[in-house]
Amino acid sequence: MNLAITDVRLTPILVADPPLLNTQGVHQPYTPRLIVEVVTADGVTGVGETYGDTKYLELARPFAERLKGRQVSDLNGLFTVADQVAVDASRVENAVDVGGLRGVQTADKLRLSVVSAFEVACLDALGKALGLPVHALLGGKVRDAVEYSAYLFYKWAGHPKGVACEKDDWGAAVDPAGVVEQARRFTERYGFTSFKLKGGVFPPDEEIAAVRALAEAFPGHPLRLDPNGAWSLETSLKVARELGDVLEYLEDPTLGIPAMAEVAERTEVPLATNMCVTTFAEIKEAFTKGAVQVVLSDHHYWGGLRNTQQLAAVCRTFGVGVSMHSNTHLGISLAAMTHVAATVPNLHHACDSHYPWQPEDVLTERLGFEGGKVTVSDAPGLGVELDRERLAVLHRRWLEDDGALRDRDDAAAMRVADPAWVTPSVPRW
Ligand code: GKR
Ligand code: MG
Repeated sequence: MNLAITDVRLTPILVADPPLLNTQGVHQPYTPRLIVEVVTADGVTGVGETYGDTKYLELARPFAERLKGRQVSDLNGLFTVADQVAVDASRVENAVDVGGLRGVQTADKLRLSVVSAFEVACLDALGKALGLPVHALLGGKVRDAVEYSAYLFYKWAGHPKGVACEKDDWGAAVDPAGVVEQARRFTERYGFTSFKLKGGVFPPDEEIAAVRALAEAFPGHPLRLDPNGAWSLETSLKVARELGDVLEYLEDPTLGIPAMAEVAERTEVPLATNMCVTTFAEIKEAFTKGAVQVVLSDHHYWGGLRNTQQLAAVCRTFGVGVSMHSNTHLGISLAAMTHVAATVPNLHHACDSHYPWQPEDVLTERLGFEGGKVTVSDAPGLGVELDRERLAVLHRRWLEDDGALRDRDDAAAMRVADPAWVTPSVPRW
């Protein structure tokens, strides 16, 4: 068996995305993703997926060049390779991450998001070569299916008039009744039993009313609200007080470890984050101060599946919960999330996934949710197959774009509907 990497293919694509609202603005009609393929000397191909914005592509290209000749089994070596790839200083100086969601961008954060796609692709290729599923390469699954929560968004019926986009059949959700209706559809279509609402869009009282409406419509079901740090300390405490009896956790009510720690100290509601703990370096302060009770990994920006397992081990050590959040992604990433989630013993909260919002994929067969769960594949590798025709179509869309959509910018997308829109300063309320 020859596990040497002989070729690496990078395919940037634009994927249809509905007009989902968040505190920064609205999702663009198409979102950039990067599909990575590594090919071994034996002709085995492994696939991975990550953010596709220019700053990631710029790193992925020299990274890919350096991989040729290395073994797909050399997963630790990927981090050595990453360190050799220079990051353009302009990409990290005062730069905020995709949607501004994980603080100031650093060279390491950028590199790790790139590494993650190569790690997943190498694991996929290695698994296929050995005839083993990715979860087996990660030590073996401890569950046969992984639970996901419905990821509810305030949403317009369509993108602004005149904007080229794909149609979706979800309708609008801009008030409590719309949110409950969206949740019903999620349960009917996918069987989800827990719900996360993306908040920070409307004044907090309206979002409190939406969560109350969900609690009434789905009594006893786990509920989360995530305003992406849009609230002040006082607002966060007020929301925690008013929704304390129905929330499984409150996700990133406010920004920064000190402020999160103060909220945590003054409420009984557990706090979760995918914003103030996004690197190993941030764990010590956050855990020492008791700022978060659940860390939500995003395997892309934590640097892959094995780093996610390490994060889970640290959380277990400190009695902090662990689960996963998501950003716009396709089936390769859902498969990767499912494999790693299957191996984490202390995963006690349903992960969230944007996947149901993506009408398009690059796989021959979409992954399905049954009873809100994704079955863990025992097929070799990730257990997914690339649809080259679809990949080519989505790549062509990227090639034909004039550059406007190649870097996700939710505030710019919002300005199409509201030219006066500026990224709200935080705290917004
Ligand atoms: O897609 O609008 C969005 C989300 O807000 C996403 O960008 C976040 O990364 O879902 C994420 C979160 O939990 O904060
Ligand atoms: Mg979040």
